[in-house]
Amino acid sequence: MYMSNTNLYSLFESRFPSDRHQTAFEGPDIQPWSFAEIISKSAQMAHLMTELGAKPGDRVAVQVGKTVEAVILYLACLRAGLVYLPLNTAYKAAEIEYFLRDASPTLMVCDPASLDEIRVLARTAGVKEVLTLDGDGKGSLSDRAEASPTTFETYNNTGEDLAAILYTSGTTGRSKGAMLTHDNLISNAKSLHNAWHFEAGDVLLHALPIFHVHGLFVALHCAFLNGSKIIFLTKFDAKTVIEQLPKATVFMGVPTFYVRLLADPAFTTEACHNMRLFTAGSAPLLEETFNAFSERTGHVILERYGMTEAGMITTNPYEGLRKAGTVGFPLDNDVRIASEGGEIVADGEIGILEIKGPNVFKGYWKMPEKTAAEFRADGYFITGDMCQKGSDDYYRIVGRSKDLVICGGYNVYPKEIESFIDEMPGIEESAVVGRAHPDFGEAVVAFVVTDGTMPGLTADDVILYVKEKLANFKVPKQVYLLDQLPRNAMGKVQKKDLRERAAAE
Ligand code: MLC
Ligand code: AMP
Repeated sequence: MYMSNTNLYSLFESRFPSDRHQTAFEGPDIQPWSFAEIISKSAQMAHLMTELGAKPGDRVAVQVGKTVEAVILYLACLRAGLVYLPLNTAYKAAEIEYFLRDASPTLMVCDPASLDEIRVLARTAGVKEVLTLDGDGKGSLSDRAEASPTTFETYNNTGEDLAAILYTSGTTGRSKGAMLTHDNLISNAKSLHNAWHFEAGDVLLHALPIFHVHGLFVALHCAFLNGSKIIFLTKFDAKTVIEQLPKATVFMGVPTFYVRLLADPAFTTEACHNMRLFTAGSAPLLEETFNAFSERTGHVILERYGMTEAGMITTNPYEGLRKAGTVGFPLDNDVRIASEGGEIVADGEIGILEIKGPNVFKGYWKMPEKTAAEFRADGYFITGDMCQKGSDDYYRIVGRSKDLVICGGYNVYPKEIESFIDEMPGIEESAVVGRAHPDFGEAVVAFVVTDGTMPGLTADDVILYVKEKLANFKVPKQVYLLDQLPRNAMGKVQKKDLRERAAAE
């Protein structure tokens, strides 16, 4: 059979072990799956979605728990040429409504528990059909796919065709759909597989959520390209990770995972004896975590840096020194460090990292102006991350020019929370900043000025208001009521003062 490597799924299938009965997925909470089952089940789901009227290029929005069936749904979308649109399970109705209206998907798959609510949103957004998939992999998607043929001719797309749209919040408060092509994902997967020396016999221990770049692309793609078995955990839990580690060789995590593993005395050199590689990213790994990890386990965490729009951009070396506080060297993309105005800064100076390469996305969905504003005329994408290249040639992410807080690996854009709080009755205005947090790295904190129309309004009222409508990780861990926000002579809110104040509290 002809295999087109411009379809990401075809590339994966070409790398699956020739003995298709080998195990692809296993785990303490799931039944084992063979590669043969992954291939046939993804064929069935691809047939079902096609029969329901989804055509190549159509979007499939997915908000479901972490199951192997959800991974298969992703593969089925690739096979049918559909554009996979994963959504964080923490998102609430108001957030989902925006994504559905913006992306106008043909199909949506959700948890049966939210079916009634999603149906209403889907109808107004013109979604043709809503299917369900629960935390055990059951639901109308699985049931209906059962009746479909177990073989499917994978769509022969071009590498420029979209494989996925991942929404990332913006500094203006409106989420933007980053359009990722098959070629974007293929090039980055190959770069990582190569850079991290994946080898025969590797087993990936997977504990990340599968609706973001890290768990969905970085982790799964490396394992698929290697034809590796995946020990699939439905969520991160330090105890379960420690129990499963002896069967694995590779583990990927956000810094919070490593902080939590180190907090457990059962996390020892012995528990890690079979391991080859630990990688970290999505947020800065503190030097103290990096050092404590090597002292405890004898392993040196490999920190890498990336983002939704480009996948992985830099990585510490597999062979050679992995340095704390650095993100290593560029992968297969060109990078440069420039001022806000676009002038390349001198070596050693801090500037904003700009990147260009096959991994860089095609643009923001239906937002040509925003896309244009974030690219230079010569095609470099402006990451918004402040970066410095040391005299040792290692790259260091030293801050962000974008107003962004990263909590436990999830991005929170203050503007979105501020706009939401500002609409609360009794609120005049608000300002949201990040504060150091021992578990999540950073925590969201809000400063709020009331307008006097709701006497007795408390900080807890504000927290409850946000909790009701926005994803839980966006809810401020603390709210302070102020008489006024600190402003400079130009009237601009002084977030630096607020950050200092939050840190001192
Ligand atoms: C949970 N909570 C958080 C939070 N996660 N608060 C802030 N930030 C977070 N990340 C809060 C909940 O609101 C809740 O509060 C309480 O913690 C318990 O919720 P939980 O769901 O039980 O938490 P837990 O399962 O412990 O989740 C923590 C976590 C999870 C670290 C395991 O957040 C996680 O899996 N993070 C990984 C994120 C990730 O994959 N990022 C990659 C993005 S890709 P309350 O008050 O309601 O009780 C990317 C590109 C790149 O960035 O470079 O990789
Ligand atoms: P996201 O939009 O969720 O893909 O988040 C991407 C952002 O996470 C980047 O722009 C960085 O700000 C941050 N990030 C990812 N990896 C690292 C890292 N290793 N160190 C510091 N920041 C990181």
